[in-house]
Amino acid sequence: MLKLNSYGSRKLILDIYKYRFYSAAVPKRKPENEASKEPKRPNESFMANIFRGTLVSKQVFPYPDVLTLEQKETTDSMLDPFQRFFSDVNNAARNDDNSVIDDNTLKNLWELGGMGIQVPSEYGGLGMNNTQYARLCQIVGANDLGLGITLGAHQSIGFKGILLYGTPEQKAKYLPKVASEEVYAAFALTEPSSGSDANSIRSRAVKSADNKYYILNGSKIWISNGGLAEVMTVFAQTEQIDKKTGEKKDKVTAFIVERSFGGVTSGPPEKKMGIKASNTTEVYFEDVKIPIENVLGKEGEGFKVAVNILNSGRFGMGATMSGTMKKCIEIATAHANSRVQFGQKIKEFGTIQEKLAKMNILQYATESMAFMISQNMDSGSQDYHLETAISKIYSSESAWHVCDEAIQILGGMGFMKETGLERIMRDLRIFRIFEGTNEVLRLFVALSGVQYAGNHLKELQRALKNPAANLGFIFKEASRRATTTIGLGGTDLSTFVVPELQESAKRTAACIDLFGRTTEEVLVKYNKNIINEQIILNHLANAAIDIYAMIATLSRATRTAQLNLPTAEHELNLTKALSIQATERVNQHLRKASSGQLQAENKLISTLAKKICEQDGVHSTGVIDLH
Ligand code: MYA
Repeated sequence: MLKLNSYGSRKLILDIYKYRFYSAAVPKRKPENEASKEPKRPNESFMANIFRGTLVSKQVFPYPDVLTLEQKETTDSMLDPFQRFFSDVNNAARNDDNSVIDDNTLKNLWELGGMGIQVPSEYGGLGMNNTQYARLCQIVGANDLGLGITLGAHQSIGFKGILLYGTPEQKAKYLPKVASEEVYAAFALTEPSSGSDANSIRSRAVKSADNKYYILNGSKIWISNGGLAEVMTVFAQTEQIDKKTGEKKDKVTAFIVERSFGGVTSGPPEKKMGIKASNTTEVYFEDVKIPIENVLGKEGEGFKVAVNILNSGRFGMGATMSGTMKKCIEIATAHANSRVQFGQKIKEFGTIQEKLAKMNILQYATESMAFMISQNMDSGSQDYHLETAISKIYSSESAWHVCDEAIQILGGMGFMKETGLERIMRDLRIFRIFEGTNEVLRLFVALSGVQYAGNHLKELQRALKNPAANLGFIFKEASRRATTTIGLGGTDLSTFVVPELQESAKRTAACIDLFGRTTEEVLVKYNKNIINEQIILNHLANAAIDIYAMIATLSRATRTAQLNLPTAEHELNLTKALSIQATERVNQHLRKASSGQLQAENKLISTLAKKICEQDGVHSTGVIDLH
């Protein structure tokens, strides 16, 4: 470890003073640890902390393993019946052709307990945790994404709010119905004028004079299970009075709404590109009388309820996508192993090998992330918002790529309906859009991380106002900056991984250090205007996503190797290959995030986009129109 001489320390402290103007950075949100009276709780998110250039390893090393032997046995006992349901009862192609799942199939799924996987057994569910749920999601993802949406919209988000925020009475009343009594649930947030901007919904609920109920009016669109659901988690604006100022303000409140309350109707099923088997409709609310006891969470805190339901459900998509990718890889491999062209099996061609290896790497990283997150959630972690958003982005994009490459490997055959890949591709397209578009989630990851880094620097600024009282903190910070800036010290992952992965660990550590420095550089340069620099934020998010993929695989492969499992060598190789490829991408993104050259490129892009919009389309006919 580098020892600082007194001149070095003084210079670094002066350098740190330059960060004063951070106080203005990233406005809008309250600085952490300052405004709230809640006791300070350290943020344990690995991802949030790398924005500060700090390694917090608790969530990532060693690879978490939370299931007890009994839970493992219960899960194993469910895998078989689940798999059998898909091979013997459900027919994904038929569901897709008919744009509906027949009653008998759904009945079988209910009887299997597949609609109440995470509902505690005292309420009639299977009582599984997130990790167990993720294992079953993989099977669903490998077999039928359309049915997966019926199942996922019901429990990943439909009644998840009751599990997370329900009062004992709400749980007792609704959970038995949605777990085993064939009562479908839905999550009703999106509106015609409010998609990504979830806070701007217009549906409105007005409290009665006697404070006993709310009257809800409004409409929702693209609601999965919208035509089936008898119970819905609905979000609406409600008038709230600020306790301090007495000012009236609209704030979102979450409600449990039953169709039986009256005034709830649904439109016809939407005609969609994919996930056709699932039911998607508009839902209208006309003077729906909601008893006050059906407020979910606190009045006026519905936005938090909504984002937390989504946060807590997103890992399920990662697990589901890992199953889908596995299936695509199996189909592609079967073809590569048997198809002969130019006198050779096509698996012998480097072009095909490159594709298959990349497909497996993406699948491995997706799965490693999903289970790292589910297990952290199961062990009580509260800081998983960035990780689940990353898992959603990575899994939906990887699955799209893997399916596309599987089709490419099969060539003309892949384009034919009978291989099933074209259905999977159509089904997959929506995953990059719903549950938060990947674009919004990238900005969410980057802005949340940058805000966290900015708050840390504000803390430092405060400490520097009274250096004598904060010497320990200041020296620690100065030392960290000195060592990482000159390439000495910095992040060290060597003790966390097996010898075979030392090189990969070094590369990942270097990426983490560069990431922290670049975030800081970007903050210094753009100050509060960073919120307007979406292209730069995207580069930061992309680098963050790849770093998480590297960490999740390093950790998982290490554990596999330590346990000497039969797949160890292959997993180590997947991890090594990922670390080489991801390091290149991370470096490129971070270079782009910090380079001045990018400003000119961004300006050009913005000029182009403005012109395209002004012209309602392309504006380049030029010489082609001359003749
Ligand atoms: S459902 C519809 C999905 N819709 C969305 O996901 C909407 C996306 N939009 C948003 O999330 C928010 O509006 C964004 C923020 C992020 C854009 N976690 O001022 P703010 C806090 C925790 O930044 P906004 C569907 O598609 C923030 O810190 N906290 O807010 C169904 C701040 O707190 P404070 C968060 O600019 C598909 C406050 O909120 C988060 O308005 C069916 C305000 O923040 C967060 N994420 O917007 C799928 N975000 O005031 C079926 C914000 O304290 C399921 N905050 O500083 C399929 C499942 C898979 C299959 C499984 C089956 C097998």
